[in-house]
Amino acid sequence: MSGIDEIAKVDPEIAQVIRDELYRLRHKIELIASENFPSRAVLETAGTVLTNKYAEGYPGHRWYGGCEFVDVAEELAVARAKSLFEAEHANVQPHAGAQANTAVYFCALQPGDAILGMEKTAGGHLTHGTAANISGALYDAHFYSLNRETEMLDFGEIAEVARNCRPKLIIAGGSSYPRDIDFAAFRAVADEVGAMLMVDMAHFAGLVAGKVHTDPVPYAEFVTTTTHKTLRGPRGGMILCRERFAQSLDHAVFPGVQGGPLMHIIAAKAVALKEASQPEFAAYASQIVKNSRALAAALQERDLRLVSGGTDTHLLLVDLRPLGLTGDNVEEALDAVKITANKNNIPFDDKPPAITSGIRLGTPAVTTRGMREAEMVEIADLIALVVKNMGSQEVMRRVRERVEELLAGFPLYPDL
Ligand code: DSN
Repeated sequence: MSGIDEIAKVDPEIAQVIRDELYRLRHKIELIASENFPSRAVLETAGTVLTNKYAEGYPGHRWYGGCEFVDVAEELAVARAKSLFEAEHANVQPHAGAQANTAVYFCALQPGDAILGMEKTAGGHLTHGTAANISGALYDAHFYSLNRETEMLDFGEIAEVARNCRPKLIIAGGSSYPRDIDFAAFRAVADEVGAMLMVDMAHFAGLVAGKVHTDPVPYAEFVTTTTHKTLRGPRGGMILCRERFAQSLDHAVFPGVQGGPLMHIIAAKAVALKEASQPEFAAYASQIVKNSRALAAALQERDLRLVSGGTDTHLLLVDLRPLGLTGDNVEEALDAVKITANKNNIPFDDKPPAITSGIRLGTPAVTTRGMREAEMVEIADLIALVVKNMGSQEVMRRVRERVEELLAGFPLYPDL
């Protein structure tokens, strides 16, 4: 009997939710840049008895008995994280990227200290100083943006903002910046103003592991990440830092911002980190970027404008203004033809986050399904047809058929 059948005996409604979600994943093209499909080994590990265990503290120093086996899981995850990213210290307990970032702030800052992050509409993240987030409520948040012409990071401007606000911590990285990041340049700015540097590599951690993105670890005191995006692990967070912060960082995670760690997820992180250290993963990361570049080129050939003129990473951002469209409408239209993406602000956007002038596309999940450059050209063609024929039922019907044909060649979790 399958796991879902077991669930159905107790709770048929939730079993149906799981079946419906699996059907949705199999029958739609997943282009949300922050999502992926972890391996069966990762999924199975996340669904084990390890979820039962309380293990507040760290391996060898727990507040509960019976931790001898979960200790092994956490030690493996930490050792693999350190080895994969050549980091001096790793903490694998953060439940998500937000908790990882918050723990670094709690470790490195005092309330009221100045921080400097990327503006959200430029591609920064909610947890990098937004007023609605604890990072904006507790700290004196300042922001850098992008160069208006190139729509890329401008280190002249970043240095100027840093000289004015004298941050204690500079934050690099974000959630919709499609270009590689010059971490040496960020380090130089941080050194000039006496700041520490935190890199949030949540989006591109898998690309760093696969050595197709500049590695932030040599340049930053702290590197935070999620484990479920390009890294293709379970949903969760992780922090790498210099040895001199190891003790205070661990204390900031627990008891600072979290209680009991999720031991089933930590074990699944260990499995994912082992997978990410294999040569096949480097090939996968490289294919993500090749696919992203192929998708970008094919969209541009079909006259769609991309923010910054392209991509170096797993994601790209389409500017919908030349088409007179908004992100919310395009997200809906793509969903209707079984393509899942998300509306996203673009740099200097005049539309609110619930509407937006952009759509963000990413290739980690379709690359996991085995798609390559030829399929990216087909997907670009389908997207272009939708955005140029908004409201045409006939076009939508034809695109839906082509989506089904495409997906039929790339089965997902066939034995689930
Ligand atoms: N929500 C994630 C994303 O979609 O980029 C970031 O936290």
